[in-house]
Amino acid sequence: MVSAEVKKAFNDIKTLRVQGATNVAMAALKSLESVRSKKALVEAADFLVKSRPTEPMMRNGLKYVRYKTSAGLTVKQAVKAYEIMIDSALDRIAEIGARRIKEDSVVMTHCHSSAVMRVLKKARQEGKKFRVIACEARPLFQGRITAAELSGYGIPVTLIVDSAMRSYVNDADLCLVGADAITADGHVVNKIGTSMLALAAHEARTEFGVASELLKFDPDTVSGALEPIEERDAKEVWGEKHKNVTVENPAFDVTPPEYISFVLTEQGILNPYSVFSTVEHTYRWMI
Ligand code: RI2
Repeated sequence: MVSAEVKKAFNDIKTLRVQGATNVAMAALKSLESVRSKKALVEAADFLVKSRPTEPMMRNGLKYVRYKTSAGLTVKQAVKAYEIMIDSALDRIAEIGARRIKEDSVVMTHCHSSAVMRVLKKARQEGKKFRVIACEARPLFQGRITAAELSGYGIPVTLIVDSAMRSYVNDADLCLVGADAITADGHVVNKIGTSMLALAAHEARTEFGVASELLKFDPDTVSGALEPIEERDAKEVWGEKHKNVTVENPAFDVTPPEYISFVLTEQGILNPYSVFSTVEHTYRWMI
């Protein structure tokens, strides 16, 4: 029997009241502070993992808390340590990433990523002038969250429908997206439509970067596991049912490394193939 706090975090994550890989990981971990025994911790972790399948940052966080508590830390201390790790990674990503935003340039993004938001906010705070093209990210329109947040930072935004990606990618100097997972062979899993944007950027010779904490690396992919792709409720796409019509609604897609110009991480700008070895050096406990 898991605690009410753990159940609430599970539901908030499953229904996307909490969205974005980083927020999902932290909401799951925070709820662990309610557990009172080692057995309850294991049960809560096993339960939370099922809230969203494509979230290695949450899985890594749960593993980290279990590992640190066995080494003598309290759950609260271990959760705090993971939170600090994420926050300092995001600070570093923002600092490095802001240098890649050129004056008077156009940045294109897809969905809503806190890592991308931190980079763009930092560049704006440094006084750079640029504008953003944001894809709306059907079916749940997280692109609107991106547009509203950027407008609050004083950054002009053009919101477009996802199918206008190819028409607009030529106007962009840089595409910058977030990640939900990075695999051992350098593939990036992110919101459905990301790989289409990467393909369009490749054809248009537009630089395509991924802003991601290394904590999103999926260690299971080292031993051959394929990253699971979450299939969401068909009702998010179309509330009606029709004979002979099947609605499919995968939340994520996979972008191959050859379409990725760089991965912007807390350890600097990496090529996608070197993410695994950098994780091995940075977060030994993860592998
Ligand atoms: P941060 C989101 O997934 C998007 O795919 C976004 O790019 C990614 O998480 C990373 O977000 P969803 O929760 O961790 O909207 O950078 O399905 O915030």
